[in-house]
Amino acid sequence: MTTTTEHRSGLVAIIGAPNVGKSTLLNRILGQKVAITSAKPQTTRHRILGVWTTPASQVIFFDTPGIHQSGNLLNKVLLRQALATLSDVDLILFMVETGQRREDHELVLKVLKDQNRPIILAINKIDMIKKDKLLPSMAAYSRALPLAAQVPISALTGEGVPDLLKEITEQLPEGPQYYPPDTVTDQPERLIAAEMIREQIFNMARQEIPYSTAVTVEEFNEDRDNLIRIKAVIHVERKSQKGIVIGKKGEMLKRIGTAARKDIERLTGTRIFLELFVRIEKNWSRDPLAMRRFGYE
Ligand SMILES: Nc1nc2c(ncn2[C@@H]2O[C@H](COP(=O)(O)OP(=O)(O)OP(=O)(O)O)[C@@H](O)[C@H]2O)c(=O)[nH]1
Ligand SMILES: [Mg+2]
Repeated sequence: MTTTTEHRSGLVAIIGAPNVGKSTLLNRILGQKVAITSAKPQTTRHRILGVWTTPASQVIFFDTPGIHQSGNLLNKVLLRQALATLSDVDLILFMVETGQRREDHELVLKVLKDQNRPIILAINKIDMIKKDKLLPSMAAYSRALPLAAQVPISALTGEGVPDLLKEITEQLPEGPQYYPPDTVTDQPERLIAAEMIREQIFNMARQEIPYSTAVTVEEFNEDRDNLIRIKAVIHVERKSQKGIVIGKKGEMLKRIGTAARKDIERLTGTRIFLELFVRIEKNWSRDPLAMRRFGYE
């Protein structure tokens, strides 16, 4: 499979403002959840690799944290991560969502201006608007950036995604299959498990809680009887937040655990015994050392 001269492959960064649907798209392309998503901005905190293989091509995608300006240390680290990813790739997939104000993407546009690699624009969430509304913004983006292609898509329904994959493949150089064809991601299961717990906190907790939360998996052991025992810690920044995450009579923590357990069972195909603990790690999101411990480099 790796021998034909026609075989194309390369690295693609999915770049865009927060909440435009980057992680949803990656999951849609891969046909499984490797990146968590939520209705709240700044969900993704890691660069996440996803591998999409066909007989004629292999595309290695990097999902990145949404690009936006912020004084907050955690957000600065996330921005640095998104930008660092750019320097390694063959192609940039710039993602916007329909109806979003141009100013929301100004920072991304500025970053992409100096990139001398092909850029494909994916205009996401077309399930939310009438198609004829797209044309003016497509023209505006063409004026702002040299684009190899523009593809309207819905990461949610999958509409337009095959066209997008075709455009991406055509822009990639000839190259080998870098990963075995059944590879989907480089994320270890225990890390995805931690992310799935974090996703449920994004889904269930109010306003600032998700942003003050980090999750680590302390134990991940497969028993003989096809059961994985997971011990995970939810780190919060203040005592009041601990109370909220635990909830009345532990009810919130239980809901988070139940939902996350189901997701992790789907991921691993194994029964899961999940134990959750909540720990206070004072102001971790302002502490470079604590952040590193939680995997945010
Ligand atoms: N209607 C609609 N909603 C979408 C679509 N794609 C994503 N969403 C929703 O948009 C929200 C954000 O999606 P994410 O995939 O988490 O966005 P992201 O760009 O990865 O966000 P960050 O990681 O925070 O930068 C979620 O609620 C998704 O369900 C789409 O095509 N149509
Ligand atoms: Mg994301």
